[in-house]
Amino acid sequence: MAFLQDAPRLAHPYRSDRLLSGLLDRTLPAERRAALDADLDALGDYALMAWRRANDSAPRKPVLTQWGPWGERIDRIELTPAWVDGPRITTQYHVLSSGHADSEHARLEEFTRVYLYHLASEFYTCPLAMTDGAATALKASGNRELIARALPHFLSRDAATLWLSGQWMTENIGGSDVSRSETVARRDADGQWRLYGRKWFSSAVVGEAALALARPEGAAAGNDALALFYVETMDGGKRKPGLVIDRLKDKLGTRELPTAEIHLDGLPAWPVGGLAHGVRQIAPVLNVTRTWNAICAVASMARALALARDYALRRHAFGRPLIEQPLHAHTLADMHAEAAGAFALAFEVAGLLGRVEHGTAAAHEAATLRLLTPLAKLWTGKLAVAICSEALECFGGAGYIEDTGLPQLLRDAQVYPIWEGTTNVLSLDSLRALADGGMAALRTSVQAWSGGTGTAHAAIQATLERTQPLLEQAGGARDVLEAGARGLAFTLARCAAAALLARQAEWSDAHGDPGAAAALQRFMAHGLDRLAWSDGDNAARLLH
Ligand code: MFK
Repeated sequence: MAFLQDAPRLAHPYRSDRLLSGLLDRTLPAERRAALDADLDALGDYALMAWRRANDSAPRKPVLTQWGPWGERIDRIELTPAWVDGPRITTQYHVLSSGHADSEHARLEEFTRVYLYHLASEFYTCPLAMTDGAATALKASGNRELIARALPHFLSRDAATLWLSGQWMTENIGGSDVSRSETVARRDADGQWRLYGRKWFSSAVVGEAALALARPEGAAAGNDALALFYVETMDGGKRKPGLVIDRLKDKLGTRELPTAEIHLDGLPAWPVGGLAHGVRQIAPVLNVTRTWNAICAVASMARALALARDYALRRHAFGRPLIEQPLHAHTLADMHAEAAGAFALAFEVAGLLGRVEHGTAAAHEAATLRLLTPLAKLWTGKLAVAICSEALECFGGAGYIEDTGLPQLLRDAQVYPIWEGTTNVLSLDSLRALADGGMAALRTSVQAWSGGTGTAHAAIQATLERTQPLLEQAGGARDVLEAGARGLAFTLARCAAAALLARQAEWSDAHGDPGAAAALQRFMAHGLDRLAWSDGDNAARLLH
């Protein structure tokens, strides 16, 4: 009988996840923990079904049909099966609505659902993230009319009434620099605002609404003069003629997600707040979607690790299973320790968001949240790519073969560092937060998490001290500070993650799980300091 390699099997994503159960057991009151269980179990079942379905069928992409048979413009998009399931799964298991429940635990409970649903959803979580961000930004705006109109749909628990919202910011000219946006808002004869322009990346084009940045006609240049508008895209069952889908993007990954280039040709729009300071008003969207990005990145890491670990039990080489090969086991353990740190940081952001929104956070925690949001997003994004890449290598040649389903993990992970601001844009955003009391707040938080004693605590404190000389550049050499911002961001993210791992390790030890302490020990051994040498003259000599 010819040899046949056993394929990796996916364990139940909820019931087999020790990091997740450790977090929930530590943080949630018993009755909330119990109430959450059924939804998480069902989302884990759905994830298992989706994994099997994806492996049993050829990959599919959404298809855009722009013209009808008799020449009419229709812009119809045919979606993949997971996207067709999206509204039902989202509403049945309260994936989005739970985040807006009246509890300080709401965000944590929401993001555990997101974590389990994400890969099974085939990135339907992307428009969900933006819808969550839109709901949050509308609440912050205090615009009662729009809140009353849109929130019942955005947070619906009924698939028939759920609306998705896009976030239309990026343009060809500006990219990350949205201050250069060319979309114009013009008032028609009836006083109705209408938008005209071209948006270059629209990831929720199938949605029913969007928040869009546009420059009111005649307003000055720059980002202060941009305004934030709310739009609706559908007229009954038909897309409004003011929204034209130019094409779907052909992407490296997230291929099930219909990302489009669109034209706005007089689409009716309503200002969310005043007719300026749109970037400030859209910032709540950015911070919420960056949190989704971090949680989804750790979900990809968890999937890659679960498969790589299972395979290491099934695959024999050089006389024993891979898991018993010392170097392979060491490699897997290194990946696990890093992923545990990323998990701890991403979910701390989720928990903090809930507490800050419900007014139960301590004074320093709002500033900690503002800083940790870009740090978690940028660090988990990069780490997801590294871990998915390493995980593919754990399968040898099979990891490079499309119909194993493994390469998709890496292709999809590459989106995390890019979406919602690149690593460098997010590093610069963390400088905004540091300039606004972020460092003092982080120090207070880290002290509380690590318990203020022990070897981890001492190493974290020493590393934080080493960031001071760079931070003190803030008053003078801004270029030096910016050039070092990425190294600084990674260092602060690692310090925060180490302190959070220390907190979890103490709890887990007392509850009979030695895994968290092992993760802390290994994470610390990888070092915390990623401060980079930032000699601008050297860079100029190399690059010119
Ligand atoms: C499944 C995973 C889920 C994820 C789904 C994602 C879907 C993906 C689709 C996309 O990727 S959408 C596009 C992503 N694009 C970006 O994220 C934009 C990247 N660029 C930035 O983030 C820039 O930093 C930004 C445009 C926000 C600002 O650049 P500027 O022009 O230098 O702004 P400035 O003057 O520093 O800030 C303007 C105001 O906003 C300031 O407030 P004030 O007016 O009160 O002074 C800032 O403090 C405030 N601000 C900026 N970022 C903020 C913020 N406030 C709070 N939080 C922030 N993050």
